[in-house]
Amino acid sequence: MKRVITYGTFDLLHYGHINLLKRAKEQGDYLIVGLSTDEFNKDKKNKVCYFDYEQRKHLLEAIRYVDLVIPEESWEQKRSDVHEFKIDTFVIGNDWEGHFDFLKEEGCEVVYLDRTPDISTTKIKNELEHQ
Ligand code: C2G
Repeated sequence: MKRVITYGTFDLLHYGHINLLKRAKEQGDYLIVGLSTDEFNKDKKNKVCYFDYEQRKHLLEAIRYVDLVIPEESWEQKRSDVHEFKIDTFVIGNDWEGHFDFLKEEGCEVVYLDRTPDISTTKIKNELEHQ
């Protein structure tokens, strides 16, 4: 069984996220999502989410492509996650191109997928504010 992992905040879940998760699952048989915690978002990613961690986790767990959701609490956990969860492939959007190539040293394939154009959580927030 080929095991895949990806990470993200996934706030205000939208079709760009779904496109990513669908393609990530297509890389293997089992998809784990490292979901950024509220603390990690606030302290390290400078993001304030509309939905809190439990609400975002609930949404992700309802997606057919997602097999397991784990907390993402630090930038550094990826190396240990890859070993702990016996990951074959790491997947993320190409806005992160090159940032996680170090995972290849852990024997993990690294795949950057094209982002879905013209949709983002920030865009949704901005357009709602200016309605
Ligand atoms: N994404 C996408 N297309 C979009 C928007 C997002 O493919 N239009 C992808 C991103 O590239 C990412 C995933 O959906 O792979 C989740 O997006 P975010 O929640 O914005 O993820 P991010 O904040 O970049 O977190 O350690 C890695 C970070 O936690 C990634």
